[in-house]
Amino acid sequence: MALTDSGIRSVLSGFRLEGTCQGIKEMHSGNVHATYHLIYGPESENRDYILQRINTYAFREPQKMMENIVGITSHLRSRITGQGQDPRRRVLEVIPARNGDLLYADPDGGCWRVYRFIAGASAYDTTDPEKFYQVGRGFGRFQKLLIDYPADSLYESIPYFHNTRRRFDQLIKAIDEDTAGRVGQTKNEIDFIFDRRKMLFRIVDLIENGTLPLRVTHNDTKSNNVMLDQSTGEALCVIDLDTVMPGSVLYDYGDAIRFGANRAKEDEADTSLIGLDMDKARAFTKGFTEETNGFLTREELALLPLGISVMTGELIIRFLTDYLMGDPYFRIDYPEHNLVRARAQAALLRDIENRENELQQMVNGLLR
Ligand code: GN1
Ligand code: MG
Repeated sequence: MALTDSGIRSVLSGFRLEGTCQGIKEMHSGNVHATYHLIYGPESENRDYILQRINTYAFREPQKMMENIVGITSHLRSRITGQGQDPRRRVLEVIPARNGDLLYADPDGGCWRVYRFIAGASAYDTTDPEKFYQVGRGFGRFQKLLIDYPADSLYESIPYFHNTRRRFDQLIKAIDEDTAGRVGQTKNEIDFIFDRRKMLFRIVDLIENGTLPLRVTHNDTKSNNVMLDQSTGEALCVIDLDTVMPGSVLYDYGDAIRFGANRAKEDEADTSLIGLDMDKARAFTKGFTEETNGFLTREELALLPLGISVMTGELIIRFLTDYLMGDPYFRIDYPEHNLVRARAQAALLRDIENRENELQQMVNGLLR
C-alpha cells in the first residue's frame, strides 16, 4: 500500500537524514517491498536517499536481515576500499534510524529502512547485450568479493528460499486448500509443472549429495539489481541484499538469465513474444564467468544451463502458488497478475527446453 507524502514525511523524522526533503518518488520495480526515492539535493551532490517499507510477510525477521546486510556491506566496503575504489558508489550504505537502530517502526507497525542513494547510476529492467554483460560482471564480482565471507554467520532471511522441493510442497498444499477457488483455472499450469518435477529438484539433490558447493550467493539476480555507471556503463554496485544467503552459483546465474535474457517482460501476457535472447545470454555468461571462472568448479560451470531451467520452473511454482492462495506475497497490479506471470514463465521454460543444446554449447567453451 502506497503511503501519502505526509505519511512518508513522518517516517523520515525517524531517521537521521541530512538536509531537507525536496521530493518523494515512488519506485515500482520491486515486487515485494514499497520503495521511495527521496530527493534531497542536486544529483551531483549525492545527497538523496532510498526509503523502503519492508514486507514483513516475506521477511519475518527484518532485524536479522538487516544485520546480514550490515555484515555483508562492511566486508564489501573493506575489500573495495582495499582495491582503491570508491565505496560510496560501489556498496550499499545503511543509514540508521535516529535511535541508532537499523530499522524504524512507525506507529502502525510499518517497518522501514533507508539507504544512501547512488548518484549517476541506473538499474535496468531491460538491457541490451552490452549492458547485460556488465550486469554479469557485477554479479560475478559480487560473488568473488564474498568468497571468503563466513557463510555460516548469515541468517537465512527467507528459509529454504530456493529449495524447490519445499516450494513444490507449498504448491501442492495450495492446490489442496484452494483457498481462493482458483484451482479450476490453472489445470494446464499445474500439469506443466508436475511434468517437470524431476528437473526442478536437481539442484537441491546435487547440493545434498555434495556435487554442488554452497557459496555466499545473492539469490535475487534480476538485472535491475545491479547499478550501472551512467557515464561509463560499468557495473558499480549490487543492490537488494535481502536474500544474500548460502546457495548455489546456479541460482544466481540461472535467475539472472531467466529475467534478463527473456525477450519479453517477466509478466508479458502475450506469450508469443516470450523467449530467450541468446545474444544476451552469451553476453551475461561472458561477464559473469570472467569474474568467477577462476573459482567455480567444473561441475558448476557445466551445470549453469540447469540453473536457468530450475529458476524459471521455481518462479512458475511461486507465482502459481501465490495466485492459488489469493496473492498474499507478490505485489499485483490486477487480479490475474500472478497467473499471467506463471504462464509467462512457463512459455519461457518451453523455449529454454528447446534450446538445451545451444545452451550447453555456450558453456562448453568454458570447460576447456
Ligand atoms: C521478487 O521484489 P523483487 O523484484 O526484488 C522476489 C524474487 C523473485 C522476483 C520475481 C524476496 O523480487 O525472488 O524472483 O520478485 N524476491 C523475494 O519478479 O521473494
Ligand atoms: Mg528482491
